[in-house]
Amino acid sequence: MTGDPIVFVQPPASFDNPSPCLDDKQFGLGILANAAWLQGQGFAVDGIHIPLMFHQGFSAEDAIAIILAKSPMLVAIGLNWVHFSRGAIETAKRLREHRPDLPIVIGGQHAGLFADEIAATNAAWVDGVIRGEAEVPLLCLAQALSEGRGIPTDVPGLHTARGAALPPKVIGDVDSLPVYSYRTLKPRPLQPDVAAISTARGACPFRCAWCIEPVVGRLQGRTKLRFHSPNRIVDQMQALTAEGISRFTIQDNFFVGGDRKLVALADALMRRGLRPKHLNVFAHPDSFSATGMSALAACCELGTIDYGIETGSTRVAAINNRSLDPDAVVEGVASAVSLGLEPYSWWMAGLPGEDDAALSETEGLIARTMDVGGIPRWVSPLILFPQTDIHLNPERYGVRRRFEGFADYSVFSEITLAEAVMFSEALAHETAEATRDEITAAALRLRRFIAANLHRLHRAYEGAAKSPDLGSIEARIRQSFM
Ligand code: B12
Repeated sequence: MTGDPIVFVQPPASFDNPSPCLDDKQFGLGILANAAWLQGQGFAVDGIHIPLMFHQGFSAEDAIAIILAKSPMLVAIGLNWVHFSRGAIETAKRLREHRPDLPIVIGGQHAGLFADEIAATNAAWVDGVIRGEAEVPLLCLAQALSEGRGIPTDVPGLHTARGAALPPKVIGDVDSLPVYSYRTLKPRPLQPDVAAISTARGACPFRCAWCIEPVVGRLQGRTKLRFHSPNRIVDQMQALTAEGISRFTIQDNFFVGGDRKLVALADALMRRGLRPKHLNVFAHPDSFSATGMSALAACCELGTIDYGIETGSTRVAAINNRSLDPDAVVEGVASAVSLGLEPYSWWMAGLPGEDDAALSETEGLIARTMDVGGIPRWVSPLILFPQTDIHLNPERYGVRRRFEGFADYSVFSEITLAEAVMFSEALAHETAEATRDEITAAALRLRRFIAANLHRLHRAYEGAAKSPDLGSIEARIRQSFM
C-alpha cells in the first residue's frame, strides 16, 4: 500500500449537539465496504469516527487535526443517515478551512437523495457528492488524484455544482466485492463484539408506501436486489469473527429471500463450524415459517428476529400497501418463541389513515404479541423521506408534507433525543387524521401502553426453559419509552 491515504470520516450529527435524536455511534457499512474495496485496489485507506472520538473525550479540533495529520489525498465523508446532515457539511467546512486544497467528497444514502442540492449549496467546501454505490467512482477519483490529475469531470455518480456528468455505476457481481473490516474506522465501536452484516444490495421488491428501500436501490444504480451467496456471507462473518466479533445483525433486505435464504445461510455456517453467539435478522411478520426459524435457532447460540409489524390496523396497512394478518402475526411470534428464538416487535405512529380506532387496534396487537412472548423494541413516528410513494403522492394518502429539501431534513441534526421524544419539530408530515403534535402523542401513547403491559411478557415466559433477560429488556423499554 503506497501513497497518501484516502481518509473516510463518519461525521458527528452536528458539532453543537452532544445528544443527537438518533444513535450516532454506528459504523456505516458503506464506509467499510468502500474502504475494503480501495484497499483491494492497492490504495492506502484510513478512517475516523468523530462521534466515537468525542465519546472518548477528544475535542472537535482534535478530530480535525487527527484527520489532517494523516495527510489525506482525498477525504470521503459519510452521510448515510439523515441526522448526520449538518455534521457532514460542518466537517467538510472545518477541513477546508485548514487545507483549502484538500479534495473532499460526501457520499452515502442520505447524501444521494439530495446530491444536487448539497453539491450546489456547499461548493466552497465540498468538491462533489457521490450518488449511489461508490466503489467505481471512488476508484476513478483515487486513480486520478494519485496521478496528480485532480478531480475528473467524468466520474460516474459524482454530482458537482454543475450537476452530474454520468449516472451511478455499480459492480455487477456483488460476491466479487471484498469483505470489510470493523477496524477501518477508529476508535473501535462501543460494543466491540457486535457487527452488522451486509447480505444484499439493490432495490427492495416490496412497495410499502412509507419506505425508501424500494427506491433507494434504484437511485444508487442497482435496479434489482442482488443477494450475496451464503458462502460469501459466511466469509464476511468469519473475517469479523477473527476481529473478536461474535454477535451479528442482518438488517438489510435479506428477509426478502424468506426461508430459502435463511436455511442456506444456517447450513453454510454449520458446514464451516462457525457458531455465532447471537444472530439477529430483521423481517416482515410473514417472512419466515417454522422451517426458516428452526434453521436460525439451530445455527447460533441465540437467534432473534426483529419483526417490523408497524401497525395493528389492517385498514391502515392496506392504505400503505402493506399486507397484515394480525392472527398470522401472533401465530408467527408464538412459533418463534416455541422454536427457541427471541422475537422483537417494531411499531410506527403517524401512518396515513391512522386514527384513534387504528391506534387501539395497534395496542391490541401489541398486547396479543406480548402475550405470546413478543418483545416490543421500538415505537417510531414515521419519518417521511423523499422519493417514497407518500412523499411523491401526498394527496393520495391525505398527507401534508412539511419537509422538501436537504435543509429541511437537517433539523434531525439539531434536535436532541429528549426534544425528539417530547416535541414534533422533526416530524416531516401531518396526516388527514393527525397533526404533528398528535403524531408525537400517538407514539408516546404506544410507548406508555407497552410500559404498562410488561407483566404480559413476564407471564408469557413464566416457567419457560429458555427465557430472555426480562430485567434488562424491561429497563431498556422503560428508559427509551418514557
Ligand atoms: C443495515 C442498516 C442499518 C443498520 C446498520 C447500518 C450500517 N452499519 O451501515 C443500523 C441498525 C445501524 C441502522 C440504523 C439506522 N438506520 Co439504517 N439501514 C440499514 C440498511 C437496511 C442497509 C444499509 C447498508 O449497510 N447497506 C450496505 C452498504 C454496503 O450499502 P450502502 O449503505 O448503500 O452503501 C453504499 C452507498 O450508499 C455508498 N456509501 C455509503 N456510505 C458512504 C460513505 C462515503 C464516504 C461514500 C463516498 C459513499 C458511501 O457506497 C456504499 C457502497 O457502494 C439501509 C437500507 C438499505 N437497504 O440499504 C437502512 C437505512 C440506510 N437506514 C435508515 C435509517 C433511517 C436508519 C435509522 C436512522 C433508523 C432509526 N430511526 O433509528 C438508524 C440510525 C442510524 C445510526 N447511525 O444509528 C434509512 C436512511 C434514510 C435516511 N435518509 O436517513 C435507510 C435507507 C432505511 C429506510 N428504509 O429508511 N441501519
